[in-house]
Amino acid sequence: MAHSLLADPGTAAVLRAESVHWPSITLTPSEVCELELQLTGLLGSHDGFVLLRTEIAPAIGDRMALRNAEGLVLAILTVTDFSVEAIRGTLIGIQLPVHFDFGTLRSLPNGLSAGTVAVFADTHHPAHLPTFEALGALEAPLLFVVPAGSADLADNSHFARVRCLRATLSAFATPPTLCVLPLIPGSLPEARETIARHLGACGVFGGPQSPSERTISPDALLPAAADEFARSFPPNSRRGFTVFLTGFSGSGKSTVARVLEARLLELGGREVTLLDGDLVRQRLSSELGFSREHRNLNILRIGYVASVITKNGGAAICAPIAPYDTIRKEVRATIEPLGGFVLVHINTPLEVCEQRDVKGLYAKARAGIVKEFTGISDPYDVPEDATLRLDTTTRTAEACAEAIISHLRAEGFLE
Ligand code: ADX
Repeated sequence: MAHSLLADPGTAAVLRAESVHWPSITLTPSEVCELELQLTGLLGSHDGFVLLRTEIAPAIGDRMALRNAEGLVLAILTVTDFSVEAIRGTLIGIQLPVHFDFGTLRSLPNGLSAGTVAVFADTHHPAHLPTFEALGALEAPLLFVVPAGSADLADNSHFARVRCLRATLSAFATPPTLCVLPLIPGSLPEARETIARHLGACGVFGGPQSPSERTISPDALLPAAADEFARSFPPNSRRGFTVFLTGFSGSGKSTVARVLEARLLELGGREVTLLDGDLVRQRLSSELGFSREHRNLNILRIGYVASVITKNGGAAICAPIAPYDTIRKEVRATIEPLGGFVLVHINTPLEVCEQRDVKGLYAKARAGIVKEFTGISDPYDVPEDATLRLDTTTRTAEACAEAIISHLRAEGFLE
């Protein structure tokens, strides 16, 4: 059985008080997961905890407080070894991370039957028929281990998997035991035999993996899981999306965005939020200027709001200049797992935008009165990854919005 590295409550209180004088390290979400596995003894005997850190130069014997993102001291690390990129040390556990989800499933299983096989339900569904059949053929008691390591409780991947698994338990001749572990899905493959043994199982199921949840066909699932699966992984028509328009000032982004907003509202079925560049600069980013750093912060804020809207099934229309590729990609990476993301380059030529000069800002930029002006004295990275490129000199704003609607329809986001 697992052997815990947690200090007794008295020692933990003393160490926690002393640790205010020692350096602190804030652990990443995946480090917190690994720490919890070590503290509960599930990784077995090990040669210390390793932190990949370059910013600290410790001495052997130094003690450090390992904290989670909220600042709670989870463990004390005593340095035994270090190099330029890593620190290794021994652990004393102060407290385990607190989990609010699936309380009963978070306790380690007690008294598993002899011969139990552990099934790590991370990328695959034991409810997927080929997996289900292979599991039945084992004729062994089963322990479903659901990896639930995530930075964000709102990430529903393990919630959905636990619900689907719960729905299937009675389909097995002997209902499997279920437990939730602090593991990032797919992580620590080499440690899984050890984890399984410390949980009391005799081995790990290595049978067929199902496709990812988004590509699985409900027909390939046990009927008992199909309803729950459909509820957890709705079709695109019931998921949110973000339309992200990027382009020069005066390119027509705002007009296209407003026509698109009206068209989506006419169609109905989704809440629509317009995050126009100028509006955002008044409401969300009024203190920001136009340096690279400030523009990036502005785009990250817009991306965050759009990600929340998308996650909750709404439609977000963003229309900032967003001149930098790296930050646009970062926004895409945040939103894509939550719903649709359509990057639209409003590629009206700069000369046309300058000619229009509705706000007189191009004239001021040419005169050097307005500095760092996109296209004149500040760069614009043309998006190679745009799904649509629309030029408002050759199409009306209505036609541009219609092209976006057609794309959303083709992707199944609109019925
Ligand atoms: S972004 O670069 O951070 O995406 P954003 O879309 O919010 O820019 O704001 C652009 C709007 O701010 C422009 O339409 C223009 O009206 C105004 N603006 C003022 N100064 C600048 C500048 N130096 N560069 C670009 N736009 C500017």
